[in-house]
Amino acid sequence: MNQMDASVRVLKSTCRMCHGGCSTLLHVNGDRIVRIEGDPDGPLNHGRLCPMGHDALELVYSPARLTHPLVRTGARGEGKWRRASWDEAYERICESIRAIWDRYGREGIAVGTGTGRHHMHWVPRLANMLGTPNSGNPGMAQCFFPRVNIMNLTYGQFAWSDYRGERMPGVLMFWGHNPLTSSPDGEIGFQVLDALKAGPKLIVIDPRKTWLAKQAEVFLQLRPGTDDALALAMLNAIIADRSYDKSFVEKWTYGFDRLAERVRQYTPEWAEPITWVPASKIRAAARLWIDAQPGALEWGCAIEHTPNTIQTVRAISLLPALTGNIDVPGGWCFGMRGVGPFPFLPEVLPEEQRKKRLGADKYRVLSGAGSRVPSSHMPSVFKSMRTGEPYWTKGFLIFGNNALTTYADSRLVRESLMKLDLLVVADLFMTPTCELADVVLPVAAWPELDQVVGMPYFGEDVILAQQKAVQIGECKQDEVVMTELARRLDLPHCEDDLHEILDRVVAPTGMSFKELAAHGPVRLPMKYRKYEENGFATPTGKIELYSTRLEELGYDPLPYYQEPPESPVSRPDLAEVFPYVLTTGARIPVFYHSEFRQLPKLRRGAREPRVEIHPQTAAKHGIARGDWVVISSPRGSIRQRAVLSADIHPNVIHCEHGWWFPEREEPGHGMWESNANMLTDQSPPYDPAMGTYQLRGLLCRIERE
Ligand SMILES: Nc1nc2c(c(=O)[nH]1)N[C@H]1C(S)=C(S)[C@@H](COP(=O)(O)OP(=O)(O)OC[C@H]3O[C@@H](n4cnc5c(=O)[nH]c(N)nc54)[C@H](O)[C@@H]3O)O[C@H]1N2
Ligand SMILES: Nc1nc2c(c(=O)[nH]1)N[C@H]1C(S)=C(S)[C@@H](COP(=O)(O)OP(=O)(O)OC[C@H]3O[C@@H](n4cnc5c(=O)[nH]c(N)nc54)[C@H](O)[C@@H]3O)O[C@H]1N2
Ligand code: SF4
Ligand SMILES: [Mo]
Repeated sequence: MNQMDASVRVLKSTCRMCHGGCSTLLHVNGDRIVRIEGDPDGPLNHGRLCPMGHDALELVYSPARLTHPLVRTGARGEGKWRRASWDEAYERICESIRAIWDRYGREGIAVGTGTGRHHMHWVPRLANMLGTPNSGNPGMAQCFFPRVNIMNLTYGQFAWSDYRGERMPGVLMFWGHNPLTSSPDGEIGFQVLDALKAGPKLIVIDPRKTWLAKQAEVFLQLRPGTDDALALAMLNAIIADRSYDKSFVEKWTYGFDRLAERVRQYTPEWAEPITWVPASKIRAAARLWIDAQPGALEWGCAIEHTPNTIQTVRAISLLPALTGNIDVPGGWCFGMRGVGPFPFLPEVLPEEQRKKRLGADKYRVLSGAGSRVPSSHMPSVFKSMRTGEPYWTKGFLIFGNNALTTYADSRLVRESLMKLDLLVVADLFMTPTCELADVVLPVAAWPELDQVVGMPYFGEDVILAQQKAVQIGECKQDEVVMTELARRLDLPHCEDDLHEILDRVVAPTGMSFKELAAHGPVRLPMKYRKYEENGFATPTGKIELYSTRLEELGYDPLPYYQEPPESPVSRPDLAEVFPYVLTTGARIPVFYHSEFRQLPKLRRGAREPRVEIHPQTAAKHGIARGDWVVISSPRGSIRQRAVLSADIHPNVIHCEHGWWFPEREEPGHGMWESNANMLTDQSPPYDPAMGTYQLRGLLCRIERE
């Protein structure tokens, strides 16, 4: 299609095939998008798109899209449906909700979603409006929010690496994070790529030798699940050789002496047998981190997939504080917070309901006073579906989560969902989770809806709009569905309109939503060293190396090491049968969790699920490249195809996550066959503050099929 064609309109929008942030141009001819391209004026991507962004048009026009509501006719999970009008679907849902309210109370309904998509904030808002304390997603305790909450407690705010360019980072430390592939939470992949051009030193901490690890000055190939030990040993090395910034530490941090006392025991030599990383390399990393400042810490969700999440995140978060390069060009910075507050409506949830939030009494950094966005403890929500303890959850409204593939222990998730009186799933496609629903609702994909996104999350330096370019079938954007349900149920604030809320959120830009959408992204000028005016937003006004807030919440104010509950060290008995350490879900460029396997171009990039094995390890089991391999854990077995790679530690096995086969006709679409969460576990022990379960660093064995 000719770009100059007069009948083609070009709308500015923002890609959200992932968490989002890449500016795009949508070329629209009549009622059809004919082309999607990166916007050269996009402040984060400068015209570039990743493979998923490039394939957005295939998503919009996929013949597999749900285009009208469906109501179940057969038994739950049988796959029998009939088409329904929106009116009938809404009425059916509202009737069931009212019946559950009458019998089980408002807490009988829970609301769920997945990772940070356009409607992320609207889910806890809807829960508050419904009078239920329970909402959450598979990432809340396992992804990003441990970092957000710990940063709030320790620094008073979330910090981001500064790539604006006044000065580029001298050292980049990638900790359990591979942003060139995953690009999460602030569209950082392209920015990292640009930062590399300035030639920073690199430190990479990963059990797999990624492309970044191959470029790194120091690569620490650790045992999955032992990041806490490694971070404590780096703190020990920095403090022991007195290489930290003494004047900054004295003026701007709280509790240094007690931290020094705590980490004295955690020497690099102590950490070596635990982490599998030589002490000399730990010291080299600590030395480089100090010497090559300003430093950018890029940390990912791998550090949040163990039951010692909070103390792991805490220990790592303290490394930048010791350098003094906080809120300086090329360092770890606080955002400019350019959007107005979102109306989560916690005030409409009665206090007696709030107290019933599942997990709030125990996991106070996830659900209670220590949390920026309080969430329920999802394993406890599933348990309440199965057992009625401490009360029944009978209705579950899911807006964008293929729960059967992304929560740990898929079998247990299915067992829980099968007990519900009402399961509603709003999605783009008929997923295995939709198949268990009573009502399935078709939703709009990102080029079909209006929204605002402030990037990076909780920093909001760049304010971007998405705007609706086309209508597909009868699809509606999630926020519109939620608003209509609220109106029919006569919930508080049900008259609030999507566009009024968007206008309020973007008000600090001086524009209305419509004006912002037409104008394109706004990037706020950066002000550095903001803390020099008002200190840090913590009780002591300083960076709390010793956390008074954690102490107040009843947790250890100083970081410590804890061996994962399932590991060769804590369970040598199990390790005799399951000798390898399993890690799951390192991101691949073509899929987003369980998404996009029905899109032909992306699927060509990964036709089948793959397990990564070191060649020596494979040889021991007679496994050759391309063989089907059975991977087993104490929970179950799955099959994936072998990729042999000398880049993975010989004692570590890596499985892709999110696998199902949309092309298969049978119910479940093969989701029991290769889905990594058949191997994981959502039973206790959990992180005492965050309720996190173990997704990485578990035990497994392999054999040729
Ligand atoms: N294409 C694509 N992009 C995505 C996603 C997707 O599904 N697909 N998902 C999005 C979401 S929700 C998230 S949270 C982010 C996650 O993205 P990242 O934070 O980058 O996390 P991962 O890619 O899961 O893992 C990063 C690295 O951690 C390593 N690793 C595995 N176990 C451990 C461990 O125990 N310790 C350490 N130190 N490293 C370990 C892996 O080998 C991998 O190289 O990606 C987002 N972006
Ligand atoms: N084993 C293992 N499990 C993991 C991880 C891992 O590394 N290993 N990573 C975990 C992490 S970090 C996260 S964040 C979670 C992510 O988990 P989720 O974000 O829940 O990902 P999915 O399960 O793929 O569910 C996404 C569903 O939402 C639908 N969808 C996409 N966009 C929209 C939309 O705008 N509206 C609606 N209503 N639906 C939409 C998709 O079609 C898809 O079916 O997974 C976690 N699970
Ligand atoms: S990185 Fe995310 S926002 Fe950017 S093009 Fe890829 S999917 Fe879209
Ligand atoms: Mo995530």
